[in-house]
Amino acid sequence: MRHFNEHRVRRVESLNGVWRFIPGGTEEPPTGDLGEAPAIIVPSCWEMLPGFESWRGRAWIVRDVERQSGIPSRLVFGGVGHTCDVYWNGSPVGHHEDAYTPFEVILPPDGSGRLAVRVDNTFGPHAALHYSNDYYSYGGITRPVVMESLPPVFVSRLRATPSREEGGWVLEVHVQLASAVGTDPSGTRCRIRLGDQILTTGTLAGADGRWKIPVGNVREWSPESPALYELSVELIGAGGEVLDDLIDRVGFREVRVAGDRILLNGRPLALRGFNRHEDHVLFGAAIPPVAMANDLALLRELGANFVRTAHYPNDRRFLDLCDETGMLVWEESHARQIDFNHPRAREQSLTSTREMLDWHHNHPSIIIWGCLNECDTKTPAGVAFHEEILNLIRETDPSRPVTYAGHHHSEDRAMHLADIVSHNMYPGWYSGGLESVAPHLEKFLAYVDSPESGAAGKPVIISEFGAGSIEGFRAPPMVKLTEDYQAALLEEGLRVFLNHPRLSGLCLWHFADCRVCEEGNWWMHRPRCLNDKGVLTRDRRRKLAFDVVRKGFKARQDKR
Ligand code: ADA
Repeated sequence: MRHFNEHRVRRVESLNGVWRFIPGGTEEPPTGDLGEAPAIIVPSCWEMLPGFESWRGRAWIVRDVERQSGIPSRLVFGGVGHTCDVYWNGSPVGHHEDAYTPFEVILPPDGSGRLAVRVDNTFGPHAALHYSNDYYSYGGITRPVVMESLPPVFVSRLRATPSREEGGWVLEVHVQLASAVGTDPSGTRCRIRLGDQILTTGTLAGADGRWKIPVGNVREWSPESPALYELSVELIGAGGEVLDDLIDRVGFREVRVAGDRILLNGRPLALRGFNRHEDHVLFGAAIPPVAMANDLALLRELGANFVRTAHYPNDRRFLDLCDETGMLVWEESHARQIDFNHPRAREQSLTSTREMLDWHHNHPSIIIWGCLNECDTKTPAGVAFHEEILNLIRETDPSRPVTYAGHHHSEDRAMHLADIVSHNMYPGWYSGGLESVAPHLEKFLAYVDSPESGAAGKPVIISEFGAGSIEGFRAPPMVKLTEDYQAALLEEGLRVFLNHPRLSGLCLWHFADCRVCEEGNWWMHRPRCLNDKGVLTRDRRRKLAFDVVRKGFKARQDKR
């Protein structure tokens, strides 16, 4: 589930491996012998199964589980695409909507049994965030699953927020306890450690414990030196024994906006990087750690210091890798041009945002929270929706700046709500040629710094800019979709954006070609049903543009 063990005391076992795949999604879960039901690996996408390459439907994914009776369990699913109901021994025990956030399910202390997950990747009135879109909604249990054996009272959440004060770094720690058997957690004794150092011990009055603890001089977390510390909370029994524990990692860094700059540990950032979908030619959305590590190595090779998890929260193992390697992250809750009039849009956007903040808070690599990519910023209702989501983020986590990637240019009426103005623009691609890039940017910046925008003087990030190319399609003639035109337009974009004094960052669209939905008319705009604006192909082979970007990013990297 993570790149480190979250528990030394709590018993945890992986449920990854061979499950059974039963397409059809009947109302009741399969019982009895699973017979010839085909095997499916968890985590994986069912699109990897022959015959299901483009299957949109509902299916049971099932396995039997050995458990000790008398002990309740907590299942944690890293992500299921995209809606699911979880059954234990034929009874419903969990439901989750949206593919990109973890969720937990408690199992009663009744020993071994059958775990059945009805997974649904269809589109319709039940899903506002997953619809026929410019990325693919895969089906399956696409991220890892673990099963934990629970003591009567267990640590449910551990949130840590570092801040820099006069005397050094201070760590705000929030511990939440829970019980699956109705035990009152008040009176539980907690011990908080940072590495080997005991920071504090205390007895909780209720289910929550909050501390603000000076930690003195610690090594800062930065892209150049991503120092991580293990933070653990232990529940201590009457005899001093450790009853339960939860471990996470923290990085001491502070990110804030000052004037038109984004500061990391007091130093202005020059962000340069890519938007990256969780998509791979072999694995779909269920990218294994070795392929994640390969993507990060390629981002480094490109000279990137920044990645935007367009357009949804990512697998925690990828975020762990970013923490370990110092890759700065803009993570966003799930949205791409969602219809605010969809009956489930508000609720599912709020839930995706809450769950992202809840599960991903401690990652030091996440320096910006984003939301609502290219949604309605023109109408009062759309602006109100942005205000609700941006305020939810700010109130839940005041330690990071918030933004949204807009695309309505001077018709955008929500910029005053964000800490950072972020904009997707494609001059030279959807309109104009290479010569249109600089004037398009200047026109946009003039609006941002006009009294009309309400965002004058705020930091600005170009959150998307790019061009498509079909690999192997070469000039002459120098026409769009050739690798040559993509390289030329990106070269012009880097020349204009990377050194512009008014910009804090550039995030190119897109790292690697990615699959898009076949429904609707995406095929008409996306040759081979791929969003082909990657500087890499879907199987990570380099296009002409790769070296152009690497040269431009490395030149910027060397220019402090
Ligand atoms: C938009 C959108 C991206 C992608 C891009 C494109 O900016 O945010 O998801 O669709 O356009 O390729 O045109």
